[in-house]
Amino acid sequence: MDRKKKIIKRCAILLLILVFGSGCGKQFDTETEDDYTPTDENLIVVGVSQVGSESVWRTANSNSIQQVFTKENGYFLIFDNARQKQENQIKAIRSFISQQVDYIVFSPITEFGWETVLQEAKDAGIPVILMDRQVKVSDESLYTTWVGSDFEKEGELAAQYLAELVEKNGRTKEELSIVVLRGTDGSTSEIGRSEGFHKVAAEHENWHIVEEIDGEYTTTKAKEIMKRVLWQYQDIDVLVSQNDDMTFGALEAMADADITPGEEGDILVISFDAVKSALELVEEGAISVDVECNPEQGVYIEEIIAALQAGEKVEKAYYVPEKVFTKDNVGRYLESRTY
Ligand code: GYE
Repeated sequence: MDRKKKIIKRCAILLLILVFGSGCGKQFDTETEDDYTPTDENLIVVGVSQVGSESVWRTANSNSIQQVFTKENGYFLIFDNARQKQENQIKAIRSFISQQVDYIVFSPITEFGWETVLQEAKDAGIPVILMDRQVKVSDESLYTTWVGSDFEKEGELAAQYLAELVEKNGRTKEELSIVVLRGTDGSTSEIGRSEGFHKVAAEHENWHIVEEIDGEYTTTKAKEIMKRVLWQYQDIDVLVSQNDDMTFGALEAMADADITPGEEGDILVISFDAVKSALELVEEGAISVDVECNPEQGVYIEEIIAALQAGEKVEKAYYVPEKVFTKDNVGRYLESRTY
């Protein structure tokens, strides 16, 4: 970009920050205009539209972005929290486009409905990097790349570990009633985890999924659902909860109903994410399996941007590394968990 264009762009950013950042309307969560001086002219401007702050995982994901896109590293970050609304994400992306940011990073709440706004970004020549979740678009050139987890594999792993647990407890001949608390309906993580789990569950004739309900990835919603489910069914054997926050809510509902979790208890609990407070429950035996979902994606996204800046070609998808935690291995990782 030539110098004149850069200066115009910086002025536009300043103006927008002054307008949006001053009381009414949308607020940017990080930098202010005071941080933005003409000497920052060479900073790479990255607009990030985050889904929300619905879970511990999400907060860790946002932190990983904020830790890496710093001025010291040569970036100016504009971070927007969409508070779980697609319309807010579309608004944020449009404001990034009008500010002529250098890159747009965003975690789409669900997979559909992005075609128009992504076309606008493409027309403006701004590369889009998808973080965590994906989009369904007919033209894949509408985004540059995606960084996230293999959600289908996570779902399969949850089911495979459940099968091992059932075997270990000598329950392979038993009819098992399973309740699945699903994450936000239509989000990539929900779709993948559900598909992966179903695939393996179909191989077990004695596994019966009695209900699958959208718990929106939140503790409050999951607690409310679990309370009703426990009242409705007296014989639940397994709870599969697609994130730790929902697991916390479900465990609260179980405690209120005097129902105990774990191999020694009434209901086996399988969870996803593996945040520190959930790993503590794995150690205690309340959660039997926690399939890790790695939120620390900022560093990978930064590497991609550095590569793009250097004119290098990047892959269309990058998978972050992940593990599965059970009582057998959790002790080794608990101490060093930062989120
Ligand atoms: O598991 C959940 C979060 O899409 C992987 O979203 C993400 C999920 C994560 O709110 O805790």
